[in-house]
Amino acid sequence: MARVLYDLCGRDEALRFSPYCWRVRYALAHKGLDYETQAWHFTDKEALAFADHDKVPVLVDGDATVTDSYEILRYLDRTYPDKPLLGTGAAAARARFFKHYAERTLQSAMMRTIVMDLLNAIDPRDRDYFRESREKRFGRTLEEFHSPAKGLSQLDAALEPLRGCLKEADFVDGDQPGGADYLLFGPFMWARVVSTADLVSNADPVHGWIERMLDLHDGLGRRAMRITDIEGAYR
Ligand SMILES: N[C@@H](CCC(=O)N[C@@H](CS)C(=O)NCC(=O)O)C(=O)O
Repeated sequence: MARVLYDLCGRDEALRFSPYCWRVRYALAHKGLDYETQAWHFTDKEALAFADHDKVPVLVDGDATVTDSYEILRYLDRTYPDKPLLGTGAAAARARFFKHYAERTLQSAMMRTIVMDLLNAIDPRDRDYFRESREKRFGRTLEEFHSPAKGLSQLDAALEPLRGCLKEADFVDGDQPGGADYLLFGPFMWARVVSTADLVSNADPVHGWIERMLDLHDGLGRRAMRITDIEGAYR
């Protein structure tokens, strides 16, 4: 049976921006595993009922159905041990730090900057749901939450540990990219696909890392459709 990744899509089916799904796409490419994607919309909860889950990514691999991006990376390491992503034991436990750093620090800083671009990139059928659920989460309207200046300075401070790592090696995982790089790069793909905001200056060591990440796996990230590729979609 083919391997299938349920992947969030936007106003065009080919516009794929979920930071969690991007982690998994890089992880699958790292392992050299083929897969198809199944485009999914925020409001299409029924399509995930088989997995007893309401979010993507969901990976169906033969008889196995795996939910949650971090659990999918762990599953891939258990099932396909060549080219480890997270490692085992203490290494896998430490890698969890990168998951939380990506989600709680990098992603939330970026969200302040790109939230209105994100709304624009989302399929019109999902926009009311996105607005309602996120306004509830943020405790304010999207317009009130949107604050690029605040988001960019928050992100600049949050990138310090990443800059430190990149002084030592080309990738967070060393000379070659690994699970930590993919966990951290998901949010950068998210922002790149929906927005043209310059999150990082060219002089920043993080910029060089982003460029290397975009080139990996035959330009997986660089080839991805962006909102600017859709005629008339970007203000
Ligand atoms: N912890 C989950 C989070 C996944 C997640 O939040 N995915 C978003 C797409 S970026 C989603 O499906 N959201 C559905 C919703 O908001 O209802 C993971 O790592 O996979």
